[in-house]
Amino acid sequence: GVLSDLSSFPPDAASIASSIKYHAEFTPLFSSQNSEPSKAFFATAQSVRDALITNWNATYDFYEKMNVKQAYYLSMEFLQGRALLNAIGNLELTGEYADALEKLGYTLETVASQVLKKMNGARRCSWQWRFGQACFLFSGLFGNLNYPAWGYGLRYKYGLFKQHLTKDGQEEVAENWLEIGNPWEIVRNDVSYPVKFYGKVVMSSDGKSRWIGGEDIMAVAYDVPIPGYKTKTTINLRLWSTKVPSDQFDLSAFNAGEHTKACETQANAEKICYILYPGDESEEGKILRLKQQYTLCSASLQDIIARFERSGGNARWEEFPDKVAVQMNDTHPTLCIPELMRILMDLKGMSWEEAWRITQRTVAYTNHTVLPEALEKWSYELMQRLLPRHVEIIEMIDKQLIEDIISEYGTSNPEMLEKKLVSMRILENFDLPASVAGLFVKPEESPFDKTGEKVEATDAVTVADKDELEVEKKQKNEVANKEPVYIPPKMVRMANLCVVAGHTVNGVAEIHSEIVKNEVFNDFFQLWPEKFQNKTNGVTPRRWIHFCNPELSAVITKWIGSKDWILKTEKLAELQKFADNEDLQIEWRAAKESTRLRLLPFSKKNWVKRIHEYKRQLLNILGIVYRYKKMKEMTAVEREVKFVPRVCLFGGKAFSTYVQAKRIVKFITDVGATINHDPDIGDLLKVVFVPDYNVTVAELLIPASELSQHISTAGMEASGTSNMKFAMNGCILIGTLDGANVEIRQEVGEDNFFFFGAQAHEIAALRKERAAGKFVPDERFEEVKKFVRSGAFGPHNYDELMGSLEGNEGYGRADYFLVGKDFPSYIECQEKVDIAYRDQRRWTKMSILNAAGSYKFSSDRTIHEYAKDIWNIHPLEII
Ligand code: DL6
Repeated sequence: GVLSDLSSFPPDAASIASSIKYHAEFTPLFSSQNSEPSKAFFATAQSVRDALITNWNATYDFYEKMNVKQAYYLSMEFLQGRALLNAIGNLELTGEYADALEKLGYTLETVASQVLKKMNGARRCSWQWRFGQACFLFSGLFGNLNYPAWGYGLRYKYGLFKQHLTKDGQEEVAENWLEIGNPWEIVRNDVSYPVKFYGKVVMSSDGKSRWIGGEDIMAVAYDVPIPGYKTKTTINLRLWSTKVPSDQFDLSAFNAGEHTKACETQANAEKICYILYPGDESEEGKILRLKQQYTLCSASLQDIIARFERSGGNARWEEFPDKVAVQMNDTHPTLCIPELMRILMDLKGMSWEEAWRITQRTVAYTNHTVLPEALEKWSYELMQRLLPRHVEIIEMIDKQLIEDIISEYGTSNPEMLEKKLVSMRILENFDLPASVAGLFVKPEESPFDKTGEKVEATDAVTVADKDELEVEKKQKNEVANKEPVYIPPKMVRMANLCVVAGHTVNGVAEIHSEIVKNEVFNDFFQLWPEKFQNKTNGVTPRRWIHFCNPELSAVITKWIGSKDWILKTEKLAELQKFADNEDLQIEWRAAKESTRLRLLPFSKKNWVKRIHEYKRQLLNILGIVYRYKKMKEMTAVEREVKFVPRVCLFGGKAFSTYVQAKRIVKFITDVGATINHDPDIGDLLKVVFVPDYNVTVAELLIPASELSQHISTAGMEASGTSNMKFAMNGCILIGTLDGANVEIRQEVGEDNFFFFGAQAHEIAALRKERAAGKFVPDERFEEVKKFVRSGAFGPHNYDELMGSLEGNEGYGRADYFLVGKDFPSYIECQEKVDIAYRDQRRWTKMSILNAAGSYKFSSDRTIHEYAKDIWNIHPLEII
């Protein structure tokens, strides 16, 4: 008989084969008659899912029985990558699945690679990856270490976008990753919660606030089981989808023929989960983003609280933080704070003090960026309309904060006190409370003079600032005809709320955590130094060496003498002692070489990561342009002697409204089109833009790379995680001393990292110098810009792009990211790279020492640190 029974674990090849056949036979989408590998993929994935569900049920049954503290990781984005091979690998069933599929006439590789192939005509099956990087942390990592945890996010219908490259540059196309079904998700119609927007707050007879009226939607859970490696522990990623409550469908309108009207409420609810990061320039866009954030927070907290209550928790609320740790991944889940307060006070009857104590002991905040645009601020007025009760609570927290600041600093130095209040308050541009307002007698300063012109421009006009400026302008115009009084817009600063309410605030690399303490949140650090921690990011060596680079993994295992390094990553250090060994070097080079073969399907295409000015893809491409120009000035023989051949790959998406980033994409593709077809250059230099860069592409590209560029303006990249992935795969880094680069260089050794450029502590002075017109550019920088402008890459003169490096009129900030400053040291460093590469023994040694020194960047270390220092959770292996 054909049965899908994987209940005895681990299953053998025969029972796996019968399970795959079962799904091919009985899951309507697939039929055993249809032998396309894509169908086999789905049947195989369903079979793997059965095995995961068995372990997943066992995991949470056990946690419930043991009543242990669990960590809840809330994030707007999760990266999933190639789930099939990862799951089979984690279950240690790779051999069994390969045998089973062979019995059925397939190979595991063909079946697994189906997700890369085009399906449904021109579209690709792409639910398996989600854009975003902030959530490096989740993918099965807790499970690997047997930590009791949950992930919570949203189930987006569409991804950010699919990136097409046209002659005009990047084009965005909707990415429908659910179109062909997602075999990993399990809809849970039994797990759903109401989520409210708008309405009003009333006081009920018991003196409690009640939020009533407004618009209700339902959040329905979709569960994705995430297996750990070599353990039964399989944890849950719960993603919320939104719909209208069934009783709200307007049946009479529908029957009266007003179909569109009847469907409107439905569409309104569903659009919340349409896409990740919807454009938020418009008011509608802002409302949608806030609705997304609140849905995530409200549904997740209701779910967490229901679980706590099921375990008998409602009799002992004070124990809530001993059972629940909520991690806010960036500021997107900040609304957890007022939502938890609201539930505890308004629904569970707690006092403010009790609720605040519980909330503070429960939530913690990870900061992933120092870019001001990512430190979210929401319009107070808009938030008050959408979430009136939450705004009342935020006002109370702000009031309490003011009292704390006054009690800490006293009133003897009003100037200092005022500065503290202005920088730390959650509510921005609000009058000070009457109790202290009298202290500050000087008239309020406005950035506008009487004519309404801005007196002083900020040095970095960010997206958030731009938003604010728009609101400011509008308000300014509104009052212009009445009286010349400027009213700054009232905003809610989400990051400040996180820092005030969170028991812990962490950055994601040592240098970044220092910037968080000493610059971004310095006033808070002075008040509460004990809250601040560093948790350097990590990546999983299972996915990023073992699964995606089996060739190198085999060499490592052979030389270390066991597979232990896969779980005990510190063992990678044992490679250090063999770094000069010729046999290892030969095997190492052969393994690296073989990974390059996997890139062949991509190399025919014109093939850069998230495109952002601070990441300085522009510096990279200008370096290539300079190299090209020098090559052209030489004879063929001179060229061969001076330069080693290079294929330069770029990958990354420019956010659709980020004009400068899109210009950079276009420039890179234009440069590639010229260089790649220049017969003088041949194979000495190629420039390829990989469209639609994602985890799956990264898994192919990273193992095959020799040199990887992490060249952000120092102080601007919080950490980076791809730098870690590259180093683990024996790829050598060229980089600034920024984010995790600093620690990577320390670990792999200064000789094995190509460092260049200005350092973080120098940046502010350099920018000042630049703005004062005192910067004298290196002649090689002038030369390269002139070359670009001369039309060497087509009819364009790239005026906006080159102008941005010079501070042309119309572009405001003169080379804010200091490309010109770092250009000479960058190209000099690239010359050192060429010299090192020519000596293959030296290069291979550097490569081995990079892999050997990268063990610190295993996410196991990161998770252990979060578990111990922030969440206070403990590993628990299922028995
Ligand atoms: O912490 C993960 C990752 C860091 O490695 C990157 O350096 C940082 O840019 C990224 N930050 C974000 C911020 N998103 N928002 N908003 O993705 O986080």
